[in-house]
Amino acid sequence: MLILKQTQVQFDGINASPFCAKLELFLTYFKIPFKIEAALPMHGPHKKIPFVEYQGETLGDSELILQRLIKDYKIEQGLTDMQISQGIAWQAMLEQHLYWIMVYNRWVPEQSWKILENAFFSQLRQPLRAIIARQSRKLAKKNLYAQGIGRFNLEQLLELAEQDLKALNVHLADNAFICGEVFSHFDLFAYALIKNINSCEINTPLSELSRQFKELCRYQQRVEAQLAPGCE
Ligand SMILES: N[C@@H](CCC(=O)N[C@@H](CS)C(=O)NCC(=O)O)C(=O)O
Repeated sequence: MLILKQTQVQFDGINASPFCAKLELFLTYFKIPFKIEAALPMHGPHKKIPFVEYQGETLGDSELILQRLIKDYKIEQGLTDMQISQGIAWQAMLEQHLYWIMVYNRWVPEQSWKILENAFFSQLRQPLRAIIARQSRKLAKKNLYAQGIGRFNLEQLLELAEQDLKALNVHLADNAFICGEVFSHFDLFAYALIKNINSCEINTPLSELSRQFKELCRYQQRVEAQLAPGCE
């Protein structure tokens, strides 16, 4: 059986990592048997979570894993080549841009950091908790700087995030899902990201902005209806 290695921290009932949530939702939706084990990024082949133990191999990267499973399980989603290209473009924006703005909003502003620190490190005892939390925050800021997003201030980032959110909001006003009227695996990261950003359990400046986009809230509900057992 496939073993999904990921964080067990959740916000509003969804994995706090949208990449972990995407894979978990995929496995559940396509009824691929799996079990979850807690893991840290440093244990994964790319030093990131999620990763999986599958057919005697350790595989990293949610997208590579998902594509392997689509092939192995011969999953057909009825997408045209055009829909697939649109899905890939949206995915790049969400996974490589908006996701990082969310990461910044969680790890950098003091108020959100306090909530995140408590969610991720409260099971550790002091003084270990303070040391690990400080090191992890330092690493997150370093990664944000290397990625590029960490070079902006919060005000500039919210301006950039607004463009992404507006674009997605416009798209979803006319399309039920990322690839038009067909619900597909491309919706899983989009949904997991929006739900994480909008979470009431970790309110960030980005959450306040995102909640103003009403089509995104409606989209969240549409995806939840698809994911409800018996709806696939
Ligand atoms: N491209 C990877 C991205 C995974 C990723 O960024 N995971 C984050 C958690 S949401 C992580 O492990 N971060 C730890 C780090 O970068 O040190 C995927 O699709 O799996």
